[in-house]
Amino acid sequence: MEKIALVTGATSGIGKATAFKLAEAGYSVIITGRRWNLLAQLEKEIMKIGNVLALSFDVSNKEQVEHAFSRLPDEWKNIELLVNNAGLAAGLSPIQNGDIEDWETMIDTNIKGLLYVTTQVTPVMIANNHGHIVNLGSIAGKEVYPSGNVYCATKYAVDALTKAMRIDLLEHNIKVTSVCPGMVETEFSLVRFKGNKDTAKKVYDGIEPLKPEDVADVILFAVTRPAHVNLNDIVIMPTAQASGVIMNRKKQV
Ligand code: NDP
Ligand code: 8X3
Repeated sequence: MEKIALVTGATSGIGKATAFKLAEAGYSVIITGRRWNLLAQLEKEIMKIGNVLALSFDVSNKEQVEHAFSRLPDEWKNIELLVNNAGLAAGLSPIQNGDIEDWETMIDTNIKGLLYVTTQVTPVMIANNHGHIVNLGSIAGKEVYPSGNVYCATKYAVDALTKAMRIDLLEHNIKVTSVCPGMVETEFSLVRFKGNKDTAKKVYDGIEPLKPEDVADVILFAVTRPAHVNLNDIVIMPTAQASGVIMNRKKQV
């Protein structure tokens, strides 16, 4: 039987790598994101491997999310796997200097966006008495680090929502997993530092961060366990990172 997965934030980083891995594993994949040009390009690439459908919407915009799902073709409605990956950090400042717009962007995307999308997908999973939701948490949702404040809070919220979903959806046989990475080299830092390439690059100075594919491998592993097995919570770190802020940085020579 055809397995349909929906990956939010598939235009870059972890979401893009996950979409490829799922397609390679035989899933029909719905890829989403705001940047239509990147989605269209990705759609062409994944088409060489399997079935793919691109849907462009902003997860933080409830009307856009509802509209996108309302025009999902019938043959794509039976979503079995949702990967709630779209998310971002905006800024890195002590709370007393924080930018309220940045806070709202993170809360609207990482918490409200995840809820808007999940609400669209759970009815079909409940009707099928079957499904799996994977939420992208973070090491930032396990320990707060200096100036991480609101970003960390959004990922703590993802942790709470993951646990809450697991309880509430239990009677409907829906698995819920959180995957919580440490540093992964993606567009994440470029977005956090508003396009400042030098500052973004410094985040990874002297350490080998995770690659998006490392995280995608773990997601694929989690979603391919037998029906009676669920992985609740997975923390995946670069070997050179012991906690949110403790790194083994090699001196540059
Ligand atoms: P990227 O910036 O590379 O990718 C983020 C993706 O999210 C993009 O595809 C982007 O698409 C999408 N996105 C962001 N905002 C929105 C929005 N409002 N509506 C729809 N899509 C949106 O970052 P990562 O791959 O690193 O991040 C993926 C997830 O992993 C995030 O939830 C992040 O918090 C989490 N994470 C990342 C870590 C890291 O170190 N990189 C570590 C731990 C967790 P588009 O711009 O096209 O809309
Ligand atoms: C992203 C990881 O440590 O940069 O969630 O906040 S971190």
